[in-house]
Amino acid sequence: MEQGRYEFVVVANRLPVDRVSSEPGEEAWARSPGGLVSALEPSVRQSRGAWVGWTGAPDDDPGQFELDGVHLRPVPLSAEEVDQYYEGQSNSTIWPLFHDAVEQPVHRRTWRVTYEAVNRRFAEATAELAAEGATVWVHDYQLLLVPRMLREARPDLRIGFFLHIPFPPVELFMQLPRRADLLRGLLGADLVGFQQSLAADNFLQLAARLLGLEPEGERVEYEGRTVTARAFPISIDMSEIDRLAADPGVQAEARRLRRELGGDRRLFLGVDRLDYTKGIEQRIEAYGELLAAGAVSNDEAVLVQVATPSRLRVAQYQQLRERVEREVGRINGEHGDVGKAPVHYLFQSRTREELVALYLAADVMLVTPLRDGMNLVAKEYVAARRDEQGALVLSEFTGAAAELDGAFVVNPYDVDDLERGMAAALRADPADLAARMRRMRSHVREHDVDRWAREFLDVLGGPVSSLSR
Ligand code: ADQ
Repeated sequence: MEQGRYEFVVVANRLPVDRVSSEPGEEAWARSPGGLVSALEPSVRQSRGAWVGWTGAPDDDPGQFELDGVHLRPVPLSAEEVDQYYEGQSNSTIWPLFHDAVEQPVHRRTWRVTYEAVNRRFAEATAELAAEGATVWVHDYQLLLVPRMLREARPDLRIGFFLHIPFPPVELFMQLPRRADLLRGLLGADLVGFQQSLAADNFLQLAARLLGLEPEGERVEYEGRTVTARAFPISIDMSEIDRLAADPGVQAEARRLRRELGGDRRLFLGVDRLDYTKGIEQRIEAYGELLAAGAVSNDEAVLVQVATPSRLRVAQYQQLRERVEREVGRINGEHGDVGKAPVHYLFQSRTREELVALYLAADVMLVTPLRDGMNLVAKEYVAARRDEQGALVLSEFTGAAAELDGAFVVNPYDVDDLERGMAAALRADPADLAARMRRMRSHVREHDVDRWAREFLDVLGGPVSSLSR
C-alpha cells in the first residue's frame, strides 16, 4: 500500500473543527473549543501531523484541507450510516452497555455491520496518511475496531487507543453480540489507555476470559506482540479556565447571575449534556425531596440545571428530556412562588465564559452521574474556584472521584445519600471548604490535560514521544 507522509495521526469520530460559514461554495472552518483539541493540537502541529474524523454533518465531503498547520482528513458518512453507526451501534448499543447498562442496550445486526464498515473507512483513510513507522492515536468507543484493522494494513505503525468512557465488567461485556471482534479490535493497539485502573483491569480480565490470554501486570501478549493496558486519567486545560475566572467581565456576569436568582439565595448548580448517565433526574428528584422535607427552603436556595441538548434523535434521549421537564415542572408547581422558582432548567448550550461565570456563582456544584468515565465538569468547577470557595458534590461512580479527594462523595442511586451530601455541602464550614478546594486545585493544577497527552505519548513511544512540548 502507498504510504503517506504524516508522522503523527489522530483518529477520532469528530474532526477538531467546526464549519463557520454557510455561504454556498465557500468553506470556512474554525478550531472546535475543548480540552482534547487543545491538548493534542500542539503535538499534531509540531510533528506535521494529521487528524482523521467526521465533520459532524451527514453526506458531507469537503475533501482534505489544512488548518493552522494541521492536515484534516474528513471521513464522509451518509445519513443512513449516521443512523446506524453513530446513533445506533455507538450510542444505543455500546454507550449504554459500557455505562453499566443504566439504559437497556439495543442490539441490531444492521447497526453492527455498518459500524464495521465505517470503522474500516476510518482505518483505510489513516493507513493512507501515515508515514512509515508513524504514531497513530485512535480515540473512543465509536472506533473500537480501528486498531486491529490498521495493524493489518500497516504493521509498521505504533498504535495507541484511548477510551474516554468506562470499560464494563466482564459479565456485561459478554452480552455484546460478536464480543470477541471488539476485543480483538482493541488488541490491535500497542497501548490501550483508560480513565481508571478499574477499567484497565476489566479489559485484561476480559482478554483472559474470552481469548484465554495470560496478562502479566498491565501487559498481555497477543499474536506475538505486547499490548499494554493502563489508566491515564484525562484532565482539563487549567490555565484556560483559570484565566476566564480571573476576567473582570466573567466575574461581573457571576455577580449578575446571583442577583437575578435572588440576592442571598444559595446556588446549587448542575451542568451536563442531557444524558441518562449523568444522573440529572435523580439529582432533581433529590432536590425536590429536600424542599418537601423542609431541609432546604425556596427562600434560602435555588437549583440551576444547565443541560446541553445531546443525541436528540435517539429515543432514549427524547424520553429523558420529557421526564426531566416533567419533574422540574412538578417541583416548581409544588414549591415555587410568584417570581421565585426553586429549579431553573436551561436546555441550552453555553459559551465557556458563561459556564465559568456559573461555576463562580455556584455555592454547591452537583456532579452526580450514575456512571462516567471521568467527568470534566467537576475539574472545570475546581479550576474556576481561584477564590477557594464553593463545594463539590461528586458521584463515586465517576473517574473524577478517584482523584478529587476534597469532594462530598455520594452514591447517586441512593436518594438519601444524595440528599445528605447536598445538605452537608450547603452547611459546611467555610474554612473546611477552603481546605478541600485547595487540595483539589493543587491536584488539577499538577495533572492537567497537557500532562495527560504527554504521558500517553511517552508510554506509546514512536516519533512524537521525543518531541519537546
Ligand atoms: P462527556 O460525557 O461529554 O465526555 P464531560 O467530561 O462532563 O462529559 O465533558 C463535558 C464537556 O462539555 C465539559 O467540558 C463541559 O464544560 C461541556 N458542557 C457540558 N454542558 C455544557 C453546556 N450546557 N454548555 C456548554 N458546555 C457544556 C466524555 C466522557 C467523560 C469524559 C470526557 C473526556 O463521557 O467521562 O470525562 O469524555 O474524556
